[in-house]
Amino acid sequence: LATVLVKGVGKGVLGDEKEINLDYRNGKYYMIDDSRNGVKIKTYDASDVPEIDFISKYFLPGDIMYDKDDVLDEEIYKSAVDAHKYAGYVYDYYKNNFGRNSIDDKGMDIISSVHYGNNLSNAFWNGEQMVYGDGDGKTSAPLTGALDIVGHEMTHGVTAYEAGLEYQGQSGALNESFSDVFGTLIEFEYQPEKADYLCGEDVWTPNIKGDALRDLQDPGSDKAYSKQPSYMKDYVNTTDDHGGVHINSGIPNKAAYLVINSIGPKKTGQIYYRALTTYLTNKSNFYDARLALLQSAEDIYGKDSKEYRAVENAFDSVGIK
Ligand code: ASN
Ligand code: ZN
Ligand code: CA
Repeated sequence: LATVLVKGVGKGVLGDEKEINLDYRNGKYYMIDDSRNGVKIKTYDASDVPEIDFISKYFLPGDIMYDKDDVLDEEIYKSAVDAHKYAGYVYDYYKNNFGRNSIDDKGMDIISSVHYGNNLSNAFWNGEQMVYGDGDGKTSAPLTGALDIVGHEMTHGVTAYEAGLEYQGQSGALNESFSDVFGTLIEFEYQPEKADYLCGEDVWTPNIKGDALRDLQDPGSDKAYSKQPSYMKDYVNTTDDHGGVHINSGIPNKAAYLVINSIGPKKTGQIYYRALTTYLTNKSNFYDARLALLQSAEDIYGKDSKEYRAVENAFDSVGIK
């Protein structure tokens, strides 16, 4: 059966129009983007998938989304259009900057399921694919509307195939931090006119301006829903949330902010990617991350470089030394 790559248009969560790649087959336009040398980006509807836990592996991905024409402007398509478009940006970011071919670097297809759960203001990587809630319209809009969130979730996949940072304690907080950092770097690359150090600002509390889920620049900020420590002396010892992975990520996040602010997003991406793929392992802690990033900076820019010193100063500042 013939399948043809076609361009369609869609409307995203924020009402913005964008071009998307679709697969035309037998009178239907499927949300399959087969424009990246064999890596298919596929977007599914998880409306009928039971919300069992954060995994739901037996039931996901749900049903592949399609339309009868190439204009995807109805309400149900909004979160799908952004999941589809932004998954492409994230693929392109990793490919163009690091030569990485998809989440596993072996060309795996990229699967996203939208409309998961009931008014769920959350998103996740379930070990195989991305899963996105619609939000309740008050706490958040559908989560795919934020490129930094899509980048965050896909980066969990990259991390799983690379360093493998165990989702517990300091390695778990690093896992979270790398997701926030690359989510932000991807935002700088594809939305430079509105890029910032906030996470999830585009969808978080649609009725409140200027706030967000987290803030890399000032992790304890009033703007951030999740108040996080910025310094090692404020590290939170807890058994909640796998040892506070979404709290203590504030400390390496603050360090990453300082690095980006000093040498820019491009060089920061090179250093962080090399650390994630070459030096960090499943049990790495914050101090190991300092060493891994310093070694990466040295490998790429040299030991007496300003890039090396930027990493050193950043980790000194937050007390990881
Ligand atoms: N949104 C969360 C995250 O990606 C979901 C989770 O706790 N894994 O970190
Ligand atoms: Zn995460
Ligand atoms: Ca942001």
